[in-house]
Amino acid sequence: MKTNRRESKMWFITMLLTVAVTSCNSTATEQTPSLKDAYQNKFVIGTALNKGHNYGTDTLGINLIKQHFNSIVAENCMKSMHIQPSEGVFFFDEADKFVEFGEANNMNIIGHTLIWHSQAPDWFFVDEEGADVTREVMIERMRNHILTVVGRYKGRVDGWDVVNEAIMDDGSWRNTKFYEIIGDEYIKLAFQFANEADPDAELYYNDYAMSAEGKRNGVVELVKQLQAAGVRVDGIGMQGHMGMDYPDISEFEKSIKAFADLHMNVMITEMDITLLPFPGEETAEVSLSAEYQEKMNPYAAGLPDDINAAWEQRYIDYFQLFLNYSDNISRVTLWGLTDADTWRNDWPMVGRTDYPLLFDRDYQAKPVVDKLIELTINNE
Ligand code: 9MR
Repeated sequence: MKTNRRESKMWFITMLLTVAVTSCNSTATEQTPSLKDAYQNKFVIGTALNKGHNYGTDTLGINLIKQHFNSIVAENCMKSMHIQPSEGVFFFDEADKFVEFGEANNMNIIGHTLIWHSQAPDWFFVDEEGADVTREVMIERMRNHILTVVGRYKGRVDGWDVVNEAIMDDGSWRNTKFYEIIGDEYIKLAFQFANEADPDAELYYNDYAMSAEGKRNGVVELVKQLQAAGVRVDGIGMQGHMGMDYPDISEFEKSIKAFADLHMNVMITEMDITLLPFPGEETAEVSLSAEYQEKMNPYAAGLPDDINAAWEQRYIDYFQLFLNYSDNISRVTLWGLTDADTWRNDWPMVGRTDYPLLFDRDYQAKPVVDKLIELTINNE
C-alpha cells in the first residue's frame, strides 16, 4: 500500500512528536523512528545477526534489531564449516536460535550460505587419504548438505543464498573445488537441490563487486543459462561492501538494471561503507590480508566531521538509488548492526577502527538514520 506524500509527511511529524513525548521514559535506542516502518512500502530492511544476537546475550543489539529491521540474515552460523563441521555431524544450535528469533518477531529470514568456496570445511572435498573425492561423491556431499540444511528449515527460512561468490570480477568462473571437481554443472545442481528441499523458499545467487562490468556480464550469462535450463533462480544479491570511492554509483545502477531485466528480485545483501584506506585495489575478496600499519588506521581516536559528512552523503546517494529502483529491489540488508562488531575492523588488516554501519559503538543510531528515514518522504 503506497501512501501519498502529504500522508507521509504527517506520518514523519507524528513519529517525531511521539518520540519527543515519550523520550523522557525511553532508552536512548528507542529515540529514532524506525527504518523498517519508513521503508515499508519500498523494500524490507535487513541486518546480519551474529552470535551475541542469536543467543540473545547482546540485549541492546537485540532491541535495535527489533526496532529497525524486518529482515535478518545469518552472518556466520549457517556457513558450511559451522553447520556441518565434519561429515554428517551437523551443528544446528545457533542456526535454530537465529530462525526462532526471526519467527518470534515476524521477520523475513534469509539463510546464508549453502555453497561457498570460503568457510567450507576441508573434509568436504577430500577422502580419508586427503585426495580429492570423485565427482559423484562431491555431488552427493553437496546434495546431502543442501537437503539437510534447507530441509531442516523448510517453510521457515524465506530465502537462501544458494551459491555465493562463484564468478570472478572479469566474469570467468572462480576456480573453486566445487568447480574443479564437478565442473560448471555445480551451480545448476546446487539450485536444483535447494529447490528440491524447499520449493517455496526463494533461491538467490549472491556476490560482491557486482558493479564490475565483467562480473555483471558473467552473472547475467549464468542466470540466463540457468533460466534456459529451467532451473529456478528467484533473485540476485548484490553484496554492497562499499568504500568512499568504490563502487561507481552509475556502474552499480547498470547492474541493478541488468539483473532486473532478467526478472530477478534484486537485493542489496551485505551493505556497509568503509571509511578506511584500502591496501591495493578495493575488493571484498575475503582471502586478502595485510600487515597492520598505523597510517592505515587514521580514525582510531575519532571521526572528523567532514569525513563523516561525506560518508553520510554516500549512504544517502545509495539509498536514493535503491528508492529509484524500489520496484525491482525487494530487500536492502546491512552487513551487521554496530561499528563495534563489523568485519571491517579486522579485514583486510586486523585491529583497525572503522565506521561502516548505521549504529555506533554505543548502540546509538547515527544521525544518518534519520536522514535515510527522511529520504522516504520525498520519494512517495
Ligand atoms: O562478516 C563475516 C565475518 O564475520 C566472517 O569472519 C567472514 C568469513 O566467514 O565472513 C564475513 O561475511 C562475508 C560473507 O559471508 C560473504 N561476503 C563477504 C562477507 C565479508 O567478508
